[in-house]
Amino acid sequence: DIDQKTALKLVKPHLTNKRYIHTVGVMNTAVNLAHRYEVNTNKAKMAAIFHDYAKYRSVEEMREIIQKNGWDERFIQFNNELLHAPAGSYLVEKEIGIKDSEILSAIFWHTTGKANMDPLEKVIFLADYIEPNRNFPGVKEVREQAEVDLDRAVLMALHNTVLFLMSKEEPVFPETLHAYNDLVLEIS
Ligand code: DGI
Ligand code: FE
Ligand code: FE
Ligand code: FE
Repeated sequence: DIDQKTALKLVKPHLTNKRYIHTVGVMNTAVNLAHRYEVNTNKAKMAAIFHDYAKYRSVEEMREIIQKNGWDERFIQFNNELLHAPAGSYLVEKEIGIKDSEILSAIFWHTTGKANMDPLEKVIFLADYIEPNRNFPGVKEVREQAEVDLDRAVLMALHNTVLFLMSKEEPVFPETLHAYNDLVLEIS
């Protein structure tokens, strides 16, 4: 197992300074959420530290990774912003040696979300959205909800993201809509 200090040293050269600060914010937020919602804190920490590992890889490299793994080709069709999540899960396993399937899945789905997310996946998805350096409209309300109800907070983040994409007439990845529907049906 990798300790926090080693993990941060391993990820740092792959990120810009701003992205590294974001990553530390996601780490601290994910650990807090993990404590609150009874998720393995070490898994939350590792998934958070490496969640944006592939953020600065070339689109070409990330597309190839998705194709050679036989993953959903729609990741390639929708928005290049989506590629670093699945590509990151692959590269973190290959280059860092993390084998834990729950950590890798939390990285894989951290951008789009998906239906039936497990608690670790929800914690990473939400921590990425609410970490202290984020200033999206509405993030304060999501932060408040995150202190009391994990599912409702994830739903609010999905809701805001879908509205944001639609306001720019951008496509919404099907799994993002599935995640939204899944939580709406579960909560009501
Ligand atoms: O990598 P980060 O900037 O920390 O955050 P992220 O991995 O959550 O990427 C978020 C970006 O992805 C955000 O600007 C919205 C964009 N995006 C584009 N299409 C979709 C999408 N996000 C979701 N959830 N679903 C989409 O279809
Ligand atoms: Fe990301
Ligand atoms: Fe996100
Ligand atoms: Fe991120």
